[in-house]
Amino acid sequence: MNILDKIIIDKRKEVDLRKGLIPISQLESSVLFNRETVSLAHKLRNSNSGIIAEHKRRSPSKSVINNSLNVLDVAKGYQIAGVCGMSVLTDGKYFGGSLDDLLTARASCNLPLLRKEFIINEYQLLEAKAYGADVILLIAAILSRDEIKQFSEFAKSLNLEVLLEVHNKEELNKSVMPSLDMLGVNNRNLKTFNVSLNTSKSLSNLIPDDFVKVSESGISNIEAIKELQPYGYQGFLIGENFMKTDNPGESATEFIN
Ligand code: IGP
Repeated sequence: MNILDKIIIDKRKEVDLRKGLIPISQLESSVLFNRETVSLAHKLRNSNSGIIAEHKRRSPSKSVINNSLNVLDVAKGYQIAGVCGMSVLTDGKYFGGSLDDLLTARASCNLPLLRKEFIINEYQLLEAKAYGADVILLIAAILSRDEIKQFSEFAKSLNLEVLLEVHNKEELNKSVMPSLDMLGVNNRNLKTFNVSLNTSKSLSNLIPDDFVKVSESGISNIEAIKELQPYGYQGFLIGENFMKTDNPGESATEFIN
C-alpha cells in the first residue's frame, strides 16, 4: 500500500470521529462561517511573484521540517513578506498540523488561506469555512470525477475557491470543470515522493487558459520560478524551502520582487 492510500484510510476514520463530535450546526454557527472570503486566484493573476507560502511542520517524505516555530509568527512573517496567500496543513498524523493552526493563521494575517488537507467529505469543507479558510484543495489522485464535481460545487456555494491538484495527464483530463478556480500541478509524486519540475512543464499546455496555473512542491529558488513562468504558471506553492529556516517570512521576502 502506498502512503496516499494509508493517509486516506486514516482520514476516513478521523472525519467520522470529528463528525460525531462536532455537529454541522456548530460549525455553521462559528463567527467565521459568514466571513467574506478573499480571492487567491485574483491575487495570483495580479502579482509578479505569485508566491503561496506554506506552513508545514513535517511530512511523510522529510519527517521533521520545523517544530520550533509558531503559526502566528509564520503567518505574520508571510504577510509582511508580501506573499499572495498562505497554505496551512491541517492534517495531524502525517504533517503535524491542525484546524487550530488554520484558526491561528486566520487571526494573525489577512492573506487568503488555503486549507491544505486530504478532502474526502463535504464535512471538511464546512470545517474549512468555520476555521477561516478562503480556498480548499482537492486532490485528483484520491477523488472520482463525480466527487470533484460534488465537492467543488459545494465549496463554491460556501464562497470558497477551489485549487485542484493533479500530477499527470489522466488526472487532469478527468478533472477539468467550470467549478474549479485554480489548477495545481504537484511536482512531487505523492506515491513515490519523486520531485521534478518537468511535471509542471509537460502538463502546462493541457490546462485550459481560464484557470490560474499553480506549480506545487520542490521549488527552492527564484530560478525555478523564472523557469516555470514562461509555461503560464502564475502561482508557486512553496513549503519546505521557507519552513526549514528560522524565519520563513524573511526567506519568502527573497522570492518577492
Ligand atoms: C509544498 P514543498 O516541496 O515546497 O514543501 O511543497 C506543497 O506543494 C506540498 O506540501 C503539497 C502537499 C500536497 C502536501 C502539495 N500537495 C498535498 C500535502 C498534501
